[in-house]
Amino acid sequence: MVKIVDARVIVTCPGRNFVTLKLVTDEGVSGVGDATLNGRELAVASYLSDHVVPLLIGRDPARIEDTWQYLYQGAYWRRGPVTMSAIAAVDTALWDIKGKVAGLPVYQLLGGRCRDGVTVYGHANGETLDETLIEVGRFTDLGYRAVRVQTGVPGLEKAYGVSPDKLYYEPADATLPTETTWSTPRYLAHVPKVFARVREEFGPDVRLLHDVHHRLTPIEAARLGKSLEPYDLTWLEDPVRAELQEGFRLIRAHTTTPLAVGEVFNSIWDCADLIREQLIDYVRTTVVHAGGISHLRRIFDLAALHHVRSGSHGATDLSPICMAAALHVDLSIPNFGLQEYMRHTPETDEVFPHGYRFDGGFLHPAETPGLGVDIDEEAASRHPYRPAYLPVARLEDGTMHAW
Ligand code: EZ4
Ligand code: CO
Repeated sequence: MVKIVDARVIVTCPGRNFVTLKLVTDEGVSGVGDATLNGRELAVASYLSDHVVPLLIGRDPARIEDTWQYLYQGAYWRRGPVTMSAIAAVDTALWDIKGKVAGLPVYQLLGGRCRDGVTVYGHANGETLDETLIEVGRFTDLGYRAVRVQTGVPGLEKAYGVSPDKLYYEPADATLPTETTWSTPRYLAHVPKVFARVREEFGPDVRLLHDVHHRLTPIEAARLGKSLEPYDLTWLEDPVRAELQEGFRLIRAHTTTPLAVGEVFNSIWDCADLIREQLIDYVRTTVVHAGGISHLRRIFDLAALHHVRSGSHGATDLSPICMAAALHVDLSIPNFGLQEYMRHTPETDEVFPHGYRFDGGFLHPAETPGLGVDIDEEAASRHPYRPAYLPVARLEDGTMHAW
């Protein structure tokens, strides 16, 4: 029997923090998995080094599902972002190894291609309306067919999703959380005007998306969805916090703007009701935060039965390993919707050499065996961990609010 003989947890900060698991077999085959949980990275690194690595040494790398069940059921303490990101890293690395052993790209092991390429969307953002329009144009010029539009709100100093680093937007920007201010009335009054102008300038073909980042109540979200209907959004993302999911019934009753949810979900149980009741249109769970390729497939298969498509999160805090893994899943499922794609910096790309490529609005995974991505451990060691937090938000009177 082939055995796992080495399991390394690599923490590196080529501009932002990433946690990576690398597994090596006694035949010298290696596999990689992303375990990055933005702002809480070291908790997952410890979960892996202290509690998972000792269980992996000596195991058969071919038993992907059995290892998943061993770690999930064996922990007794189920679910949660830390546990599920750790399990995801193991699962992803084992799929990488299986692909390399089989001599096939992972999407072939998942059933083969369902499409020619993976349609991706980029993030356009601007402080002002004029700057936002320029940024949308930058993405359409690069060939993107879908663009997420975030914009500054008059009267608020820092809006979610607006940053001076246009192509490489990075929210975890400080060693202590940056304080930002939020006003729902100012936001609701402004956003429809922005989308009116974007549609006017760019016409009906480009797909437009917008991320509310969990900031509204259901009735406020319903109003926003209604006011955006004329501008034909592909989706309105995270309109409300998704802990209390009954709220989606109220939103649904009022608007035909499609809804996308799930970047903070970590298991099928977080989205099963939303999917079965057809309360959402896109589920945004990812390889890294939702238990790896194996569990993500399970979520997307359930979604396929209920007219829900995939829309995996793909921000810069998900490493190129996660992106590569996502592309293999995206290519092989019948109900793919759209894949988020924020570009990584050249420093990050150097640490994670990869074969996926962007072409005319599509991403294509590498055709090499496995995931087609690796970690350059020497390059990684040149970028030590740096504490970094996501921002927080308060209302204008100082009350804490969802960031
Ligand atoms: O704020 O990934 O849709 N994308 C997002 C992201 C999240 C970050 C948090 O780590 O909402 O930009
Ligand atoms: Co989001």
